[in-house]
Amino acid sequence: MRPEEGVLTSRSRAIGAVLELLHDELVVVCNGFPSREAYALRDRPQNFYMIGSMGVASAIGLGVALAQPQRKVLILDGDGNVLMGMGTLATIGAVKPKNLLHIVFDNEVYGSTGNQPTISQVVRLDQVAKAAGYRNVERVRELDDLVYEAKAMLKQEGPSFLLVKVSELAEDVGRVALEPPAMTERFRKAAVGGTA
Ligand SMILES: Cc1ncc(C[n+]2csc(CCOP(=O)(O)OP(=O)(O)O)c2C)c(N)n1
Ligand SMILES: [Mg+2]
Repeated sequence: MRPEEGVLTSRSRAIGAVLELLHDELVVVCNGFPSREAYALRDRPQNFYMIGSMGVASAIGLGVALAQPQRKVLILDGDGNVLMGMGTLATIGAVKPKNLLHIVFDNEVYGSTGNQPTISQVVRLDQVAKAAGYRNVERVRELDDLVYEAKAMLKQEGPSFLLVKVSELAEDVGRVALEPPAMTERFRKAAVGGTA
C-alpha cells in the first residue's frame, strides 16, 4: 500500500480531536460544514464561525492573531476556502505571527455544496504554505498523527500549517444557530477579556 492510500478519518472526527486539545485558544472556522461541525461538537465563546463568506477565515484569523499577540489563534479551514483565499497564505508567511496555527481539513472537494472536486489533489497546499514562509508545516492522514502534530504546534512558535487529509463524509448537523452580531460580540469579549 502506498503511504497516500488507506481509509481517511472524517473531518468531524478530526475537528473534534483538535477542539478537545483546546483551553482558551481563539478559533476562527471557515464557512460551510466545518463551522457547522465545530459548532455541533464544541461550541464555545472563543469560536468565531465565518457564516457565509468563503476564503476569508484565514484573513480573519490573521487579523485576530495580530490584534491579540498574547493569545494562541487557530484557523480551521477547508481546501476550497484556502484555494479561494490563497493570497492570505503569502501574507501570513510574510508577517509571520508567532501565535497562529492554521489547520486545513483537505477532503479534495467543495463538500458543503455537493462534493464538486477542488484542485487540492494537484496543488499541494502544504507546499504552498511552506513556500510562502510558514515556520512549521506538516501533512497528516491519521488521527493519532493529527493529535501529535497539533499538540506540538500549539507549543511551537508559528505561523504553523497543518494539512489534514480527511474523507468526504460530512456529519448530518444543523446550521450554526447563533446570530452573527451576537456571536461576534461574544467572540470579541472572549478575545479581549482573556480566559473564560
Ligand atoms: C464566495 C463564495 N463562493 C461560493 C460559496 C458556496 N460555498 C459555501 S461552502 C463551499 C465549499 C467550501 O469548500 P471547502 O473549504 O473545501 O470546505 P468543505 O465544504 O469541503 O469542508 C462553497 C463553494 C460561498 N459561500 N461563497
Ligand atoms: Mg473541502
